[in-house]
Amino acid sequence: MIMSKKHFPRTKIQWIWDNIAGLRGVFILAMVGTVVYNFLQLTVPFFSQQIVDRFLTGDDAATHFQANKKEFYILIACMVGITLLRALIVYLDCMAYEHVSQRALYRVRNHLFEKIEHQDMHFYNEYRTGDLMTRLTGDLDAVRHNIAWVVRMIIECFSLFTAASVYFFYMNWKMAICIIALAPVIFLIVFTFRRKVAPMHALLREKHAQMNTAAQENISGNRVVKAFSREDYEIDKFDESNKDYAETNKKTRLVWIKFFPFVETCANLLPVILLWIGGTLLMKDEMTMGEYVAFSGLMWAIANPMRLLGNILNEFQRFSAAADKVMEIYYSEPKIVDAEDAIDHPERFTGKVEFKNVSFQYEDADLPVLTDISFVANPGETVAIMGETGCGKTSLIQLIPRFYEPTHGQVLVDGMDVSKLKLKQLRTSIGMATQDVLLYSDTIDGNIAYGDTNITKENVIKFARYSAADEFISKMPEGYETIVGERGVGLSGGQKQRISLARALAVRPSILILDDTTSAVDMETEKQIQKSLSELDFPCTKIIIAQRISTTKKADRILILQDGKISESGTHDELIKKGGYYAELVKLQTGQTDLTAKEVI
Ligand code: DGT
Ligand code: MG
Repeated sequence: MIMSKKHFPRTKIQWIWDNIAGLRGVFILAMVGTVVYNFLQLTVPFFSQQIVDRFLTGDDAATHFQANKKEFYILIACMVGITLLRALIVYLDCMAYEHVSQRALYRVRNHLFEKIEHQDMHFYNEYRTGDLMTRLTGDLDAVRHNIAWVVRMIIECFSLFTAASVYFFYMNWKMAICIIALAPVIFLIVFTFRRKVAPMHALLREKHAQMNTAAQENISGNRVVKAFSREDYEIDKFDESNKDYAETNKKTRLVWIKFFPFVETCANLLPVILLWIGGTLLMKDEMTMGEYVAFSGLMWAIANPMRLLGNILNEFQRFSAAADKVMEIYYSEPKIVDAEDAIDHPERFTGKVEFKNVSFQYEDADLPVLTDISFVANPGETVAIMGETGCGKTSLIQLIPRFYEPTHGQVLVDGMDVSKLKLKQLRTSIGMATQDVLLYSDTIDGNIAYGDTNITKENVIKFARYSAADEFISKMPEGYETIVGERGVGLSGGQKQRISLARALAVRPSILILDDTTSAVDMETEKQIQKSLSELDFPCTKIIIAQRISTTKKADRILILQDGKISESGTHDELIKKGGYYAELVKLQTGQTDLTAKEVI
């Protein structure tokens, strides 16, 4: 599922190319524009050279100026005109890069989000929220920056350097060789720098993700921090990762600072070479004053790329480390997907659920959680699952919507292996209220209607009544329009459970799965819910995990899970007669020791 960076199907450049589809022409035009405006820069020294040689130096400069005033002004006008044209091209060029990079950013971000949304449970177990958020924000911005800035700078440096070199050779090859001779030295310095800085950027990116994860976990787990009064401890912990990040940032910068003096010395040597060699050539009359001025005026076109190269490589390494992280998600594929020969089942399922010798083990675990589980829940039946905490109840029900796949055996819905059903059709037939209730920051109405946005207001209220939630919702100042905070802040545990039950019912599922959904609800309310569940106005098979006998008593079948195996199975009465775990549970919960009495609860 999660690919190592060596196995990406496309290189980073190809990947960017793929993601600027539709704007490739604009991107190429922008790159051509960069070459053009950099070449245009060289025309200014060319005109300066003409003006100096023809009008400002030489014995007949004054007379030449008087006789050819018009030509002088034309040269000046050309210089101004080209400068204005250059400014216009630079403006349009930057706009084009920005446009292309923003579009690519938008496209990749949407694609990443889509990928993340469609991932299976293994993915969510592996990646932490803070790390994923870093990929969606900081890492993606480094990719955008590469398209908008790094590419432009690389082209700018190379075109400037090439154009200036060509022009230097055209003017005076001896002088040109002396200047260009420094280039290999610079390249050597910069490429050694690249080797040293690349791992630093990978590390820096990790530290950034760690810091974000620390912040994100703290913000969402803020209540626990408060409950244990651990603010100072958490602040210190965050300070550690912040310091770590800042230190790594500094170290990365320092790598360049070590190299910078060498590059700077080389760049500063250029004017010295010009003075020395250029002066000698001038004196020997092998160079005109105009050429000297042109060399001097263009020296930056050689020096700047030298200086910038380190910066560009630095940014490129940042991009490279970030792109690896982004591409890892971009090309990741969930393991649990529709089979190629998936059965199309658009009709409503009757809701028969069958486990056939199912064993299951988490990928990262050493021991199986479930062993040889077999049972049937016929359409409309209620099957209760009980067992001590950690015995595998949640793991078992997660196999029905195919959140995980059994290691052995089969899970069947309506007689069809769930792995052969279309995921969407299977999952939309299941209403699930999970053990860890998560509500969205939305209205209560919006939360109940989450699985079926076309549901009418009357039906929302009806399902809230089924879940015994209507009463407390109606008492709220804004009723169903009350906005609940992130994860349902502002509601009690039992209230959240009831809204989550209403949400599961609102899709009118063929199979309803409740994982400890009424654990935080008082006995009286629970009774009310039990009654509603037995009177639903649509056919539905119920699989209910619960700890209380009162919840499971009326089930058609009660399964007792012990050490990942079904140790007891039967109705309430049958299991009491059996005198095993269930009978003990009844004794414990009712306080009765004589279970032959008629009413035990
Ligand atoms: P509960 O909710 O406390 O009553 O416990 P159950 O019965 O729902 O237990 P369950 O299915 O959540 O966990 C069974 C065992 O599997 C337990 O030892 C923890 C382990 N387990 C649960 N989820 C994962 C997971 O995502 N990865 C791994 N490696 N182990 C897990
Ligand atoms: Mg559980």
